[in-house]
Amino acid sequence: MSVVTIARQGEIAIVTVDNPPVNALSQALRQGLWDAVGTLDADPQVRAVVLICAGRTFIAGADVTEFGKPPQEPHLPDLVDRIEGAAKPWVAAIHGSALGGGFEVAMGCRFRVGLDSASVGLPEVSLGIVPGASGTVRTPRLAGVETAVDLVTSGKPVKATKALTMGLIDAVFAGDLQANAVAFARDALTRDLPPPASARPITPPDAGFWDDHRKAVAKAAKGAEAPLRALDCLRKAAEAPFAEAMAFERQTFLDLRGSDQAAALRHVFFAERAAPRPAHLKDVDPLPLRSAGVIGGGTMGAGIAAALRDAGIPVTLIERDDQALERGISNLRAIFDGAAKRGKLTEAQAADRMAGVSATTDYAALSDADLVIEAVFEDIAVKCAVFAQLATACRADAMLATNTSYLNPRLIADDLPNPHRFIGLHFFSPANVMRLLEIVPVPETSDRTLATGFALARMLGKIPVQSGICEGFIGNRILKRYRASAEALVRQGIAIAEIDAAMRAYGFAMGPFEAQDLGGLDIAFLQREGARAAGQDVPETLGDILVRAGRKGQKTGGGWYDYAFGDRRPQPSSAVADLLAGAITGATSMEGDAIARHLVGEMAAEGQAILDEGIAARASDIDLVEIHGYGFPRWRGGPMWAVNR
Ligand code: 3H9
Repeated sequence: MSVVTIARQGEIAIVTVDNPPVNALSQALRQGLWDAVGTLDADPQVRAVVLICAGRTFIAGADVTEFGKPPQEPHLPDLVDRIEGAAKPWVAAIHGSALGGGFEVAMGCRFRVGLDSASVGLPEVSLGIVPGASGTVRTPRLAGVETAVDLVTSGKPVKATKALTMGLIDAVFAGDLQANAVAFARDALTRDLPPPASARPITPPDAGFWDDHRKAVAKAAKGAEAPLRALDCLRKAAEAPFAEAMAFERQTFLDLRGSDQAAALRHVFFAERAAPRPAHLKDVDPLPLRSAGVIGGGTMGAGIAAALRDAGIPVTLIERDDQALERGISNLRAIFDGAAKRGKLTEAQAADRMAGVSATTDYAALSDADLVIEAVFEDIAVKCAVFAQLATACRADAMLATNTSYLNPRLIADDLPNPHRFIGLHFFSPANVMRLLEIVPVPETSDRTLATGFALARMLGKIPVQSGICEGFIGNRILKRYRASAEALVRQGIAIAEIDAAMRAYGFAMGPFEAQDLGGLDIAFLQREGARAAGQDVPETLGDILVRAGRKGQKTGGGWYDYAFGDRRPQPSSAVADLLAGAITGATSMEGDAIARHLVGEMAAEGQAILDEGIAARASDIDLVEIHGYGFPRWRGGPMWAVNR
């Protein structure tokens, strides 16, 4: 069946695109639209054209799977020009998302209308490229330079209702898109047509605009190249004639399309779509999740409860006594109040989030919960006691999950009746913000429970990665190797600050030592001490030396660095140099780039061991864990991608 079909309603033609799953602009679709312009231009009965899409969305952009291959005609910029130059006005009727090339096609149309639920945007920079079919040239002509800069350099889509106020869309409807778009087209024919986007003037911004935005974009990009190149294109669009700006954009697009960053970002794009859908669960229906319980209202428990509330799921919060319950409620309230202060939630939404939380010390309140997530202290006896209570308080089919980050979930579930409904769900702090969710089935976990874990991730907007059972699962196991390898460099004589600087230059927000100072050195120390007490042979780390000297990180005024009171900037510490002097045996020097390559290589080596042991299913899953849980720069593709290229 053709991906483009034409129907007629009197003088209005309806061009329908049907190219599942997301109507991406494959060569066949570009050709189909190209031919449709010719057919309709030649049809004397037709006076206007409505372009609409079948399926879940309007055209979601260029076909990313074609990016590794030579471009094929008709090229998208030519198609957009052809639609704009058509003898009859085209009206793009948008539902779902009009993204990238999809929105560029819409901007070639004389009008854009959409459902109020739709969104539009130019996400190309998130794929390491710039819009390549006039996004940087037509957008500022429709919405002004400043709006175009925000839209293109952030890559973030906007809702149709907002796009209307920006001048990107001409009308927004609540119901029947096709009928409304046809009525809009008929009405438009009774009036003078507005000029096409390419013919609209651009008002150049004030002096200083480009320098200011360059600084801001560079800061937000954290090493990614595309946002800055997109800014160059927008500047060209504001300062040069249309055709010259188009040629500049096209050349920039083609340069970046073959870049390492674009290849890495495409890898992440497809990894993010593969991880949530394990093939063997394709036909397994998840359990319904209408209500949830969270045990423990500390930082982690409150974050998990907030994530559940953000997804609209009512939550019962359980704590061991009234005092702990009070603390849990105030932790949760602080999350929503903070979101309201930052403008992420309205006051009413924040109040609604809290209204959906009931808090109690009585496990009987969980008698009808579909899901309960335990987030109490990392102590096997405490956790087992919680599950013993859950076993009697909850429905026999309720899904029960532990948020342990280090303990073996199998030991926690040991005495649980119906262990097929038990699973590990490892959230990352802050749990309502961080996108990673490690899903850890025990051997008894049923496929239905596992499928429900993945469905929960989808509901919470998280990236799920399945992990087998090992100490630290995927993420914390690699973290341990990373930290140990960084300590080994310090022992060889490389300065702590040089290692942190090298990892920042690589693209991390923080180096391994600064990050430990922020989070606190004592948690990992206590784990090592626990293992030592249990008779395991855990060698003394440099971190242990610091914690024993009272240096637990920023909270104690010092860890790997010193901190002046009220100042979070790390200062190299002579006290640390003295404490570690006996452990530093070498005087090695290493370039920053070599330090980063070495440490990323260590992460990837641990990742390879994790793969070989079957703990992770795919190398790309490991990359997602590092990117979404540990701040690995997205544009580097993750450690497995970076090392194996
Ligand atoms: C661009 O347009 C460049 C132009 O400026 C210039 C050109 C000259 N191509 O996300 P989902 C697949 S750059 C190919 O789970 P949802 C995806 O892999 C592009 N395939 O759906 C998955 O396949 P599978 C700018 C694509 O409903 C399936 O579709 N556009 C593409 O949750 C479902 O995907 C973007 O960056 C694609 N462009 O979300 C938009 N997009 O089922 C990227 C998706 O085999 N797409 N697939 O695993 C999205 O943001 C989301 O897909 C969307 C729907 C919001 C549209």
